[in-house]
Amino acid sequence: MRGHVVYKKGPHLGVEVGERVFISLPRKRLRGQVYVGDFVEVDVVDDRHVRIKEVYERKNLLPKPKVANVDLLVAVFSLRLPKLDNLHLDSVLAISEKYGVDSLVVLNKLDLAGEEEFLRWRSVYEGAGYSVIGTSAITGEGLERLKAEISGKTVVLAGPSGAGKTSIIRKLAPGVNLKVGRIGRHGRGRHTTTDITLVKLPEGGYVCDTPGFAKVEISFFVGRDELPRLYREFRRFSCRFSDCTHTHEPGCGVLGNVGEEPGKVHPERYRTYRVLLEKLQRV
Ligand SMILES: Nc1nc2c(ncn2[C@@H]2O[C@H](COP(=O)(O)OP(=O)(O)OP(=O)(O)O)[C@@H](O)[C@H]2O)c(=O)[nH]1
Ligand SMILES: [Mg+2]
Ligand SMILES: [Zn+2]
Repeated sequence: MRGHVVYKKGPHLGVEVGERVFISLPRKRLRGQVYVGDFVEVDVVDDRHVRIKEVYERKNLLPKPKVANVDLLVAVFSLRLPKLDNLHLDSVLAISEKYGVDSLVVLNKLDLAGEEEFLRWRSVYEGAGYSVIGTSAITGEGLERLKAEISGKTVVLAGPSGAGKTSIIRKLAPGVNLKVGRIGRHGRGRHTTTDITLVKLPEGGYVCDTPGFAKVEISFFVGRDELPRLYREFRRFSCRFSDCTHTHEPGCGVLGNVGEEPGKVHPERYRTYRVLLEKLQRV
């Protein structure tokens, strides 16, 4: 029978078969090779247990959280509290590009920010080729549009701690038991858990909450030579050299097109590119 891995809790995996979720321990031969999001072939052992026999080919595998077959990564960042850190956002988007996962930008806490602030960031990311949705988990603004974008898909929500990921999921899947955190907590030990759950959406599809981090260490996931092609909008331009780093090379189409006008590379995006490139240079 075909199943879908919908959670990982300690050494156990939860496999949805039809309408039911069974507990499974993967076969020795597959241990460590089955991830949440995987489609698997199983034998039903008893009332509560299945045995995974085989893992079907996956279309992608995000490294953190380790989730397979992701249709969409939703980068959830708040405009305020915490203030939007676009370097962090651009790291998340670049990692998503690298792993072949489409992504969408959610700017949350609209209720705390001015309209111009939202419109300014929206134009930066729409200009780069991303869909942008402004939301408020408090007033509910934008959540219908977000729902429409994610229904039927397997979606991972990622973004900094306190941005509102869990609050948004609670609104999208009411009745599901999730922990909403407090801003400003700290301590490295908090997020060491690797437990992962795909929450079923009422409209179909699954959403995965992840604990936020202050920043992602992009160097764990992306090599220096890869970064130039992970900025979507850079692909619109051509450069004289195929291995152009878009920093100093003659005939560089990116460098020649940095500007705030539509169709150009927004100066803020170019700035974060340089910061990330510099970071990757040092590793
Ligand atoms: N004003 C306002 N507050 C919000 C909004 N969304 C979430 N919050 C609050 O922000 C705080 C953090 O929300 P969470 O949903 O726990 O944030 P998170 O992204 O899940 O954070 P981590 O789990 O730490 O990664 C909570 O106090 C929420 O009530 C919003 O749209 N507007
Ligand atoms: Mg949370
Ligand atoms: Zn170039």
